Amino acid sequence: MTTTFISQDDIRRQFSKAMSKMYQNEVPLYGELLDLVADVNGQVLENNPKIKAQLEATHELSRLNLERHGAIRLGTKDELTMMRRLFAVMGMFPVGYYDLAPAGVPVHSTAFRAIDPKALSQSPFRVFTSLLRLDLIPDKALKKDATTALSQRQIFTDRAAALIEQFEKNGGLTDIEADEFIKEALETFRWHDNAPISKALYDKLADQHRLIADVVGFKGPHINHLTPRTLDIDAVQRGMVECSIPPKAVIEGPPRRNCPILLRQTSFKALEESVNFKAADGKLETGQHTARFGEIEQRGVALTPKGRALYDDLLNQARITLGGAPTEDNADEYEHLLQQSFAEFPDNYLSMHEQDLAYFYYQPNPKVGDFDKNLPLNALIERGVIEIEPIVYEDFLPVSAAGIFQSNLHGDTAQEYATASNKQDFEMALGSTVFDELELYEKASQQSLAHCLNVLGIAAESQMQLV
Ligand code: OOG
Ligand code: NI
Repeated sequence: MTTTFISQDDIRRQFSKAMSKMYQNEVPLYGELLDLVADVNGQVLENNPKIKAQLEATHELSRLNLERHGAIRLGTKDELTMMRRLFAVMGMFPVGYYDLAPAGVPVHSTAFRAIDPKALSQSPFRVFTSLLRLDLIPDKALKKDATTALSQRQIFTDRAAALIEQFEKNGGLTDIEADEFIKEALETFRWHDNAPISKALYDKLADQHRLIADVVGFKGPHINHLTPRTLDIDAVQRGMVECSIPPKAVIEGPPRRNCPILLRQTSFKALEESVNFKAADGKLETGQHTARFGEIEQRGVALTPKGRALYDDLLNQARITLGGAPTEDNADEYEHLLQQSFAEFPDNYLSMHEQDLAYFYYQPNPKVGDFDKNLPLNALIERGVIEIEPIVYEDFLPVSAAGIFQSNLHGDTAQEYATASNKQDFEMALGSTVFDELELYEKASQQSLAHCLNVLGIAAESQMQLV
């Protein structure tokens, strides 16, 4: 008898739905944000048939309302290794390495996500996953207390661990097993308002960095935000003010453009929530914690290494002129500087393609008649023989991520950690290497080009060197 396994894309889609439902119950304001985003997306699609057609062509329209990412913060390498195994059940793999220490956040991170374009269109759910760097705590005694507290917690249920092992052994889960897996895995991401440590220890950890308290002070890595994708982030930012959802001061990432690039993000400020700490006499002691919020993202085209270097440079220029990271007080000035510096980044897809700044899918124009097969690729595109569609950026941006972290750690000013980035340590803790996101975009683009040339009857070799 052969067993039928459910597809990993289905497990991921169902898990992402269950997570969103749980988080809407835990943080009702996130539900209000979802409604606002759905309204804005509906209006954009109604008013811009071109955007709608483009989303249809790249199979993104059907995933638009499913689309979201979340974030968690882990305390130990064992937690990270096990989390990698848990996400693998849902077809999510570690992509990219983000070092946030230079931006004053004592973590390094990766994003778990699907990597195959087909799987992404089934469910693009991603989880930005950070590992706390206790090595950056200078106070030795405090570091020891933190390590002890972390060694005493078990963030996965026994049944989740057993189902992960079963998946690894059998190569899949049945429908019934997958339902159980989703329920058990969800437990890891749940909010706990009973903290396993004393308020005194929590306060000491928070004095070092509020993020350390957010990880060490809790029973598990509560999901700290979920993020739907919007087609007009500026409209949602304005809408939040109208709906009394308090937004952070600036939208992270590039400025508003006709052809969006990479990722723009903003969030509403984290809620202040009551937590019961464990007092020495066994009684409970009440305190407050801010960690959980809602975020919105607008995604654009993925950039090549050349495009990314230009992006980093222009962002840096705006920040240098401003005199550092933006704050509530200089948000308007920052937006203006950003617009100014990004004027240098071409704002149409043809130029971006010609200058090798961004990645695209290639599609033969079905209506095309005779054409000269010896023309170079860019000429074929200009003449409409080949159509290009932007490949959406599926990853994250370290400067933006740091801005999201900071704005939700109320009152913490950025402190500098002077350390070299440590990808190798991170991969050791993860128990595997991370995928290189640029290689994934490059591959998707080359495969699509090869297929397109094939359909048009053009010898691939004659074009490949021209790309
Ligand atoms: C993660 C912040 C980063 C993003 O979208 O860039 C992030 C966190 O707060 O744990 O989610
Ligand atoms: Ni996020």
